[in-house]
Amino acid sequence: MAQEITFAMIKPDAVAAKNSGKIIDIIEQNGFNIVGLQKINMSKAQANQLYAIHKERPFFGEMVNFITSGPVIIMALEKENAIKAWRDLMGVTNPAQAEEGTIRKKFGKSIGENATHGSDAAQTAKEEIALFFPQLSR
Ligand code: 3AN
Repeated sequence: MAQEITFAMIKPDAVAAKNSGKIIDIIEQNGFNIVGLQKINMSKAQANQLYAIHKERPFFGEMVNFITSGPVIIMALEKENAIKAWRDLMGVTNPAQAEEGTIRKKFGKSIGENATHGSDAAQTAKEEIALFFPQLSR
């Protein structure tokens, strides 16, 4: 199985709660290679692009406001089957429904403030890496 790269982010809620180090430790303990990492304040333009597919959803404005409300840690994670592996490690969107041992179960507060983000498919991973880590995109 080929190595794959996915886009991951520690969202403002988890950064503010000082959970970044714990989350990064879990990522490394689960065999991901962190090939890119940066702490940034996401611009509204970047947030609009990242969440473009959710534009029609009623909570779109709320999402953009939240993700730009404080610093985030963006990462490019490499592993075999990285996209699925990272989504499995995060758990489902709603922390209340996430399985024991997942990051969202441990650190998520609500469906919107759910600690982390991860690309959901090969095409989105490609686009999100191109948006935030252009030097890694091919
Ligand atoms: P995932 O992040 O697990 O791929 P999606 O694609 O359903 O989940 O949701 C995309 C984004 O929308 C996530 N960042 C999530 O926090 C946010 N979101 C989903 N549902 C709601 C909601 N009802 N209210 C606020 N934000 C939401």
